[in-house]
Amino acid sequence: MAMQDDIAAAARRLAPATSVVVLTGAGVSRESGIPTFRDVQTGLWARYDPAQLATRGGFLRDPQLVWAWYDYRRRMVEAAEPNAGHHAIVTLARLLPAVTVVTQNVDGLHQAAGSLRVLELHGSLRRFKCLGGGHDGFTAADFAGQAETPPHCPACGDLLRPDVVWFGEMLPEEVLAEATALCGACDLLLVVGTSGVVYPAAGLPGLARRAGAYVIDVNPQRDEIAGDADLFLQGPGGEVLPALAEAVRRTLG
Ligand code: BV8
Repeated sequence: MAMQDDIAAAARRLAPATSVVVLTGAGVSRESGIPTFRDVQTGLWARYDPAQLATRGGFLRDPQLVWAWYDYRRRMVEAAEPNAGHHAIVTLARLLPAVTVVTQNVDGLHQAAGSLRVLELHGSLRRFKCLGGGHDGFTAADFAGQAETPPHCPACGDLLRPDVVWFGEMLPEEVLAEATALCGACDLLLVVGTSGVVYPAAGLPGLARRAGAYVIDVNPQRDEIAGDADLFLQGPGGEVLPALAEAVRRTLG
């Protein structure tokens, strides 16, 4: 099937959907200039393995290095703009009765684009908590006056860390429970830009499909998710999603 036929088929599925979940990974932010974990780390960070840096052990071994990596990424995402794919997801939420974004991303670009219902499975680069976990909800403004890195918790003096889920850490319980319930009850799951290798997020498409959802996968490459998808739309999110939103708008008349 040519891509436009696939887009039309996807739109015919989306238009009547009463509960849609959009599950996104780093690929949806690629066209905003944010490298995915899969991309070779560029420049300064080329010699480091993200899977080693994105761990509690990595932070404890070298707090300054891991803090610098997250600070570099936070500044990158704060300077980035949502792309046409993020905006198309907002359009779908305006066209359809219930659309929830469940994202693995920590860049805050869905919220920046205007998505109102966003579940962040892996936390956010823009939020901080203390190492002991007793105090959270901090932003960079809360430690702007501190020269030392990593800065210290304004409430207890413990080291601050990014409020992201590191490898080996549990996902936020309520967020995962809500995302799991939504995927188990939705009639359509739209998966965009994830390699589907990081669990438990990677288990959501299979769970949705077994519960009866129609699963659409958007990715330039055929990935692990494609095997769990009813329809695979091959291409970058920044091109496929706007075409899909337009096709849904036309289908709804
Ligand atoms: C957990 C936040 C319970 C941090 C992230 C051994 C010990 C401990 C745990 C494990 C273990 N073995 C396995 C595990 C489980 C582990 C896991 O799944 N590991 C994998 C590597 C096998 N999971 C965990 O540890 C999770 N916690 O299980 O706790 C537990 C506890 C103790 C012991 C056991 C179990 C926590 C996982 C969360 C980790 N944190 N992010 C940070 O960002 O620094 S994950 C991070 O990597 C991202 O959030 C993302 O989810 C993931 C993958 O990143 P990428 O590959 O870059 O992105 P993505 O997968 O989305 O792929 C990019 C895709 O985009 C590609 O398909 C590409 O084709 C596509 N693309 C490219 N361009 C475009 C595009 N698509 C669309 N448009 C384009 N233009």
